[in-house]
Amino acid sequence: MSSRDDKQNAEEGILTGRRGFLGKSAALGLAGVSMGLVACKDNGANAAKPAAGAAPAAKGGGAHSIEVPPGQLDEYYSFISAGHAGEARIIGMPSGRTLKRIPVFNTDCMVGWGITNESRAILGTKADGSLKYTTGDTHHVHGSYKDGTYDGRWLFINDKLHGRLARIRMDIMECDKITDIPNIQGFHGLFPDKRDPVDEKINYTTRVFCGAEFHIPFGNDGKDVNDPTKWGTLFTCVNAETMEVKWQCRVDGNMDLVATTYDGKFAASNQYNTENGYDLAGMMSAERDACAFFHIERIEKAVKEGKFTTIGTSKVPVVDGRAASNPDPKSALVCYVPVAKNPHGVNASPDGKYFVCSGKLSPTATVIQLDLVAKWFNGELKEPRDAVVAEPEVGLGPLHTAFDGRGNAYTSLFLDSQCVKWNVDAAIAQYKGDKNVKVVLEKMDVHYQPGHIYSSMGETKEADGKLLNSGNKFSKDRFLPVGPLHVETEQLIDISGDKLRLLADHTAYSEPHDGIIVRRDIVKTVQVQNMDDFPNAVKPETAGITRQGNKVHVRLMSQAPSYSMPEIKVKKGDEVTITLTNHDKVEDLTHGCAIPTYNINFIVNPQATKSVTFKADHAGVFWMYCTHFCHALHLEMRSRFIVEA
Ligand SMILES: [Cu+2]
Repeated sequence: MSSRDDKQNAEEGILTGRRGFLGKSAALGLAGVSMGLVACKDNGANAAKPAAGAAPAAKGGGAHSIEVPPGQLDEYYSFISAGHAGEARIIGMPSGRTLKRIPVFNTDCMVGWGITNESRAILGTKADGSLKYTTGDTHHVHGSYKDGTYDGRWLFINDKLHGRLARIRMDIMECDKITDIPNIQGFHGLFPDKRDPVDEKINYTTRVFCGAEFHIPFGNDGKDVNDPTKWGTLFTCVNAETMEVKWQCRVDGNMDLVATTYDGKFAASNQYNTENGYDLAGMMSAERDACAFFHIERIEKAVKEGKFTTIGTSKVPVVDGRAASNPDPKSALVCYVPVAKNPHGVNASPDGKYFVCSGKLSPTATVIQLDLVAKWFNGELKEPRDAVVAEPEVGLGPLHTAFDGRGNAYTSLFLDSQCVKWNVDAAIAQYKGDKNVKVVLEKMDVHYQPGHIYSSMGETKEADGKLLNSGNKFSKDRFLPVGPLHVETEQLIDISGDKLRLLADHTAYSEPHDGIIVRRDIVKTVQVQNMDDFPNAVKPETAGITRQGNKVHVRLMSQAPSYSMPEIKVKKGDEVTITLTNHDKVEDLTHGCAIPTYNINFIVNPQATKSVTFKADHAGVFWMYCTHFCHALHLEMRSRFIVEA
């Protein structure tokens, strides 16, 4: 096994002393987990040293640089989740520059997400008009596909907290739909399909698959709390176009991540707690858990034939995919391939042949060959476990795997705080008995405790093997301390050469999980929208104030540096709707609209329309002003909003 040693790391200016502290043989299981965490708190000699900069080019390392000179553009977009901040973010790669934060499940007073009527309709409101939720927990962002690669149309992102799937339009990088997934909790992994399971001609995303982690009583109405047989979790399919929930499939175990095949036949989710335990010991008792493969065509046929139930008030068809209910492979809806216990992560290789699941509590990655899974479903493979073609030892706490399109895999090692590069074909040869083959090619320290790892275009057939991002959960000494909460480290690694080369520590505000790195030519944005795409656009002929009883509609236009009305008069007690259309056509000429003491604050991009509705419940003169810098006379861009007593 050839791994990067301390000397090599030292030569490249990388702090490695922690390696000695952690040790290479940390015990597995809980002891290992806690040891990994203790290691993060190491305040020894290393903590006092300044963090290393970008490593100089190692012999055999790639030639990528994070330097994107002023005036030049990044090569890639990276779309990342933001954890319990509830949003999505866009980062330029390799520079690491933050380009945009996209509010999704959170509220955001910069753009007015959660304030405008349009965003509130997407977020959903309660009967009293307040937002249904103001919190969220995003983990995974994935793009829609066409011909096995990104088509630049949509991003999909999960809310683990409230069980919702959101869609982001990539032309304007704004969320346009949020769907509540019924009957589940802990919606974690998601993945769009890449081809239709039945009609091969449909070679683009039409469905999104969602795995749910937590077992809950079905119906979850306070009954059946003490009856474990009524508890379970569901795998969900959502229509990518309409965002309606198509069907759900009951499974054994807690679902974690999701992956889909390039031929569209299967979606898969790695599962821990196939024991259905309710405490930590119970969830770890079985020696193996599973990667569950869903036979999409069979599930949809079962739904069509009415072989489903529904739960509570939900009308979504639910099929039974549990192993005990599917004894015959030839009609089974789900195939459970045993993998090392408590796995985390399932990733598809860009050649379309393999899925890789990692052990988490085992130092191994499990390689599953997809055509063998298909054979099992055809009754031609004895045991699901026979679909496993390799199980290399890669290191401690393996989680997620990325690919370079050259046959190599890169797995994040949470406990070892490393990224390990290994060769898939070599691992398969070793599994077959070849004792001389070199499987693990290199290990690089990352700082510290990596979670997700993802490569440029690595989840498409166009994996280009250039950049790899290691999303690290602890940053400790890598940045200036800013109080008890550290920023996260996103370490960018050049994988284009024979040797791994650490390019940069990028900061990330808490707390990104997963992301994708997309070639910039794939993303085609709209810079100035079309006014006619907004049915409520205010034009000169419709501008002004109208009143119906106590409902007042203010139809307003903006053009730098003024609003179309210098004065807006309403009466105390009125329900006021302000619809604002930005008539400026100049790219980047966005206007804001804020009203003191009324909690109104939103922006309107060129040619776009946004509206707000609120009760004028207190009298006075309130200077409505433009918040988004627009003009030399930006400060003068304001109107008097007068509420008469
Ligand atoms: Cu303005």
